[in-house]
This record gives sequence, C-alpha cells and structure tokens, in this order.
Amino acid sequence: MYFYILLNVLAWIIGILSIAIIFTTIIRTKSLKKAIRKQSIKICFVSLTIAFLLGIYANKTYAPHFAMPPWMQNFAPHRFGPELPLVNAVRFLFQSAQIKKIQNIAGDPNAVPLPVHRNFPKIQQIHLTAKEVISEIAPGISFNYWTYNEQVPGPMFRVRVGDVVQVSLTNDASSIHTHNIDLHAVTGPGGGAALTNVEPGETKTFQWKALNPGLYVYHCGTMNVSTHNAHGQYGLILVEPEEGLPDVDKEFYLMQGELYTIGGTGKKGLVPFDSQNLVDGKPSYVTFNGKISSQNTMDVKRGDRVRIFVGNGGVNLISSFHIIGEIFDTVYPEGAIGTGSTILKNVQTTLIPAGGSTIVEFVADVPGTYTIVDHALARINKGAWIELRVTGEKNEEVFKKLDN
Ligand SMILES: [Cu+2]
Repeated sequence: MYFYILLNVLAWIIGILSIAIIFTTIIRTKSLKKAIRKQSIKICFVSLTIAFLLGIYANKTYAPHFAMPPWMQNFAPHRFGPELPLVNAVRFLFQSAQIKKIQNIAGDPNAVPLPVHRNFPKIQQIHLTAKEVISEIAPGISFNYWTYNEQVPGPMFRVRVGDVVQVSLTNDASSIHTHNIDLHAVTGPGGGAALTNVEPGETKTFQWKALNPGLYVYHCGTMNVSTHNAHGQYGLILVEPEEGLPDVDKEFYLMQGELYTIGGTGKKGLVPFDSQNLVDGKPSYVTFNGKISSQNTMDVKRGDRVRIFVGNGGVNLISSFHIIGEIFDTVYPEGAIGTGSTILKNVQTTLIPAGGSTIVEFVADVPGTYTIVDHALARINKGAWIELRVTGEKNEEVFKKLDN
C-alpha cells in the first residue's frame, strides 16, 4: 500500500526536477529553439512523461475507495477494514452485466406476516437467500445492493416466544462475497453468524429457541459488518409474547437504512460504494425500505388502528421516527414487548437505535397524506421519507379549515 505513496512522491520529484531543468536551460540559452535542440532537454521531456505516467499508475492501480485509502486509520477487529477486497471489486466490474437487475428493491411495507394466534410453541422454519443485485436508489441512480431475498429490508418474520426456529441461509451462486446472518433474537454466540458463513452456492442451517419476546433486527454479520449492512442486508423478526399483541386493523413493516456512494447525493449512474464516507458516517442516502420514495404504498382507512414495526439497519445514524400530522398513542420503545416492558403513551417522535427497533400505534383519525420521516429533518433531503395515505370521509370535528 505504501508502495503507491512512494511512487507518487517519486513521480512528483522527477516531474518537478524535469520542469526546473527545462526552464533553467531555456533561460540560460535565451532561445527556445536552441534549448529544444539540447540533449539534456530531450531527456527532461522523457523524464516528465515518465513522471506523468508514474503519477497515473500510482493513483489508479487500485480502484479508489474500493481499496482502503492508505491514510485511513482502521481499528476493525481481525484487521478487516470497511473496504471491499480489490479482487472482488474487479470481479464486480467484469460480472456487472450478468448481475440481476431488480425493478424495485424496496421491501413492501404491507408485507407483514399474520399474527401468530397460537397458545403453544412449535418448530418454525425460516429460509433466506443472500443475493447481490443491482437496483435503483432513485430514478437514474443504481447501486449494487446486497440483499436477503432480493429486497431491502429482507422479509419480516414472526414467531412466538418458546418456538424453536430453524434458520437456513443460502448464498446465491452468483454472489461475489461471503454472507451470513446474525439475528438479535437469538441467544447464542454471534446470533448465528459463525454458524451460517456461506460461500457463494452454499447453504447452512442452525436452530435456536426464542427465549425473549421483542422486535429484533437481523443482519449480515460478515466482516466488515458495517459494509454488508450498508449494502442493504438487514431485516426484522418479531418474537411475539405468549399472549400476542393486541389486534389492530393494519400493520406495516419499515426499516431505515443508509447508503454510502461515491459522488454524493444525486450522482447519476451506477454509483460505487464509498468506504471512507461509511467510516465517517456521511451517508449519501437515508432511506425507508432501501430506496427513495418507495413505489409501494401504505394505505389505510379512516378509523383504522395502525401498527408500524420499524427497524433501523444503521449503520451510523439513530432514527428520530416521526409521522408529520400524527401522534403515536402507543409506543413500545426499542421494540420491547412482554411482561414488565414499558409502554409509552402519546409520543410525537421516538428514537430507534442503530441495530434496534420500535413499534408505534395510532388511529388514523383524519383522511389525507401523511409523511413518515426521520425528524433529523436534513435527512429528508437524502431520502428519509415515505408516505401513508388515509382514505375516508372528512373528520371535521378533529381537523378542518377555518376560512377568514
Ligand atoms: Cu453479507
């Protein structure tokens, strides 16, 4: 890595010396024509060309940001940095034409599994496929997402406390990278990550018992973890308490996430991952369900009691979850449910830690369009919003215009 810095320095020294000799020779001979005929000048021009080519070589022999910038300090465990291995970056460039293109990467917010409604534990099976795909963050802006089941977030799962859950993870044969799964609902080392390290084409399975109710994040735990999460590998699993959750009319599934891309917010084309901005915590995009303004809709009717399961895939930001024009009458902070958990009433904005979750509930009293945001509002400019539509008759007792 330092070899390239030395080459760069050498190129500068040769270049500056060559230019200095050329100028000195011209000044001494007082004639450009005579100076050009001198052997020393010819050598200097050759040296300058070599310095120029050396400079290009020193700067371009590794893809910037794919390899770790040599000046970037990294203290990740096992000496794994946030950079993508150069060989994988090269493989991506050669294989990008064959990588599957997904029309809409966003996981459907309506795709919530039905309540368990069961008073006994059983064996549950979960199967996921890690797959690397290309899809749009916004129109004209594509990214190499790493997914579970070709969507961001991965599918939501719903089990009951006491259930035995068998999780099998396949890494699609087309993948370039190794993947695994760490479920925060798991009691056991690594949440299952070490047991599910799958090379492309491999499948591994492990079993765990759901001891604690709660709404838990799952994510890829392959080194460098933040790099895998910042490509979209996260999702939620709900472990219902024995008594279940109160019935509601409509449930939704959202996950906030961050994307780090070279060229910054709005840069068009297939935008590469930016490891330096990942480490600095400067995402180009902050999204709900993987992309800006998901094509999926969130529709409810006036009077519906609504529950949203919300996760934060991170990896740097804490979400200040808020719906403009709505108040959460019930919040299960940090997704904590079950006997003894605190329930908050009448909340405007609730925090979701990176790698954490929340459950919010409210009644859709007034028809209209509501924007769901991270109330660190500058993030709206990076895409942190999605709309909820409430249809039905006006409710002027609660909300109406007063004309002057
Ligand atoms: Cu992964």
